[in-house]
Amino acid sequence: MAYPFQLGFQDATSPIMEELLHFHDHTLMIVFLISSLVLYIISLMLTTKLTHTSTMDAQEVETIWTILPAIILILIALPSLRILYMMDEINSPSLTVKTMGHQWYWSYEYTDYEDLSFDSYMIPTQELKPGELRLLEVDNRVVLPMEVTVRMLISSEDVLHSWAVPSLGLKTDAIPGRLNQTTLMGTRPGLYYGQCSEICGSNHSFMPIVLELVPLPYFEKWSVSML
Ligand SMILES: [Cu+2]
Repeated sequence: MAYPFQLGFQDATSPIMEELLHFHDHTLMIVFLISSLVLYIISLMLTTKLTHTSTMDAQEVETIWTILPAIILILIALPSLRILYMMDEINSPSLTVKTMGHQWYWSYEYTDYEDLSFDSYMIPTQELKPGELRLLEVDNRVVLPMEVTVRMLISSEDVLHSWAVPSLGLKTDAIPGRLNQTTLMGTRPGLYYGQCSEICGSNHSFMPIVLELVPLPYFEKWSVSML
């Protein structure tokens, strides 16, 4: 999860989020280079006496400063498209979990099991135990196996919600009457926090998401205990 006054992203927990972080750094580097060049040129223009005030055209330099930005745009667009298609890919998932947004809680259904479903409500501040996180803890966590491809199906019972977990690079709208699909693959065990990311009503801030990624044998034990 994020720590107080954090700048930048949370650590990646899935290969996709790692790709996204690399892409962010790559794009930011280009932005820094352009900004430094522009600042340098501005400072030159302010401090030096301009010459060549009668120049009417300069074909060579105009060709360069048209083609160069085009190349830079391609250098941003191609890796961006690559990740976009990777995020869209469904790599034969081993488990499917359906989540429904409600005003104002999430419910989860493990559709590979006969009867494994539960609601996930936020724990109110006055009921928190020491060390628990305000507005982020839930009564029933989503337990998922790590290093297993999981398909998440996301929809809503009432209004628009959005199921988001930043460290997995996930944010999928929960739309009534429509079933959205996304895949996730956790690379390390732990607790991963997210929040509803669509203004959905008065208790929008109070429907967090908690994923508990565990090794596969632990997940199997948990799923048996839930049946
Ligand atoms: Cu919501």
